[in-house]
Amino acid sequence: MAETTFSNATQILEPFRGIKRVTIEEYFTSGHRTCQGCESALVMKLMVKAAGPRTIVLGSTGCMYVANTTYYTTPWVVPWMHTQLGSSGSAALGTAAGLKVLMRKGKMKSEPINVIAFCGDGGGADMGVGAISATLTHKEYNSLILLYDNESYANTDIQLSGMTPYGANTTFSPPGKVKRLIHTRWKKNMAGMMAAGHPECRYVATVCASYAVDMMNKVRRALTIGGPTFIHSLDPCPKGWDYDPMLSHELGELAIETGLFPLYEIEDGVLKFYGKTKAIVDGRARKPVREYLLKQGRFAHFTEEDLAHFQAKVDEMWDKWEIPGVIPFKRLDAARAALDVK
Ligand SMILES: Cc1ncc(C[n+]2csc(CCOP(=O)(O)OP(=O)(O)O)c2C)c(N)n1
Ligand code: SF4
Ligand SMILES: [Mg+2]
Repeated sequence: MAETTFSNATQILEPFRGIKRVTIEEYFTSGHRTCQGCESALVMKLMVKAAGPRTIVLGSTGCMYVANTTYYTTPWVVPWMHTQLGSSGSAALGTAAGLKVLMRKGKMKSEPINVIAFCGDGGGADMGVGAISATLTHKEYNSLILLYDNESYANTDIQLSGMTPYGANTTFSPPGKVKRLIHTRWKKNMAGMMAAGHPECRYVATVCASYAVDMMNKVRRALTIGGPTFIHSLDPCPKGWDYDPMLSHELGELAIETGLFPLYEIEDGVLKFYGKTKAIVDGRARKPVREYLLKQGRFAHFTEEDLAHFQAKVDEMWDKWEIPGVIPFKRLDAARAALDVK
């Protein structure tokens, strides 16, 4: 009885209305050893800044574990725990459940504590997708799973993941003389998949740290709304994507402006596009995807034909998908729909 009626209260984290309203306190500070220009480190900093001090962070193996916990140093100011590579979902659920039980038994002060588990694309979108999916079915436990997507298994030297873009050069897909493109699969659609398949999950969003306030506000919304929530962050990675570290912010912007990575949130089944993605949905022209691809060494081997194929796939997301850039079911044209009705 007590178990089911026990409070599921969350912290009420109002959105920051503009950059000047963002709090100055930091909970991810100096002491990490990520590469210069690492966008994922910025994501950690913004994520926990948005969440505030009463937060527990759990992190899967990967760059954001290894580079952030060099022996005897850590940038984390809030309680932090490492979890196994494929276990962000289990860690989030277990921690949320553990806190709830300790509070119910009076062993801890009863208060809403944010639980955030982060994972990389390898740990989250490949290895740990089952555990994340399971967690998103447990509406009685509040947690946020944030997938930081640097599009490779970066920590172990840039191996291909299910989130690596079409044609990219990785240590598992080096372009060769006989075969120019080793990796010819289109990347997974994690946010769309999580949103479409988890009716108990009230909030799914996509973010990019190039749009910091938008990103922090989505973290705050995810934590406030409660239950299990999911955010997918696209993170430029100078080492894996092979570009000058000063371009991280610009590449994040280009991913949005080319339409490759749409910014949106789905709250209680209602979809809202954000920022430049919303402008694109409202008719603004997308930048050519070559502007994004050709700034990165991992696509340096691309021919005009490869660029055209990539562009065509992005065009398809916008012109043919049922919901542009979100859900990849092809729209039925009017004639086909009419036939089906008969
Ligand atoms: C079960 C298991 N297999 C392999 C590894 C080795 N490993 C450590 S980090 C890592 C890469 C993880 O990639 P991702 O989740 O994308 O995070 P990133 O390193 O890119 O930040 C791998 C393969 C491991 N720690 N555990
Ligand atoms: S390899 Fe990429 S994700 Fe890892 S620390 Fe370096 S820039 Fe960051
Ligand atoms: Mg990765």
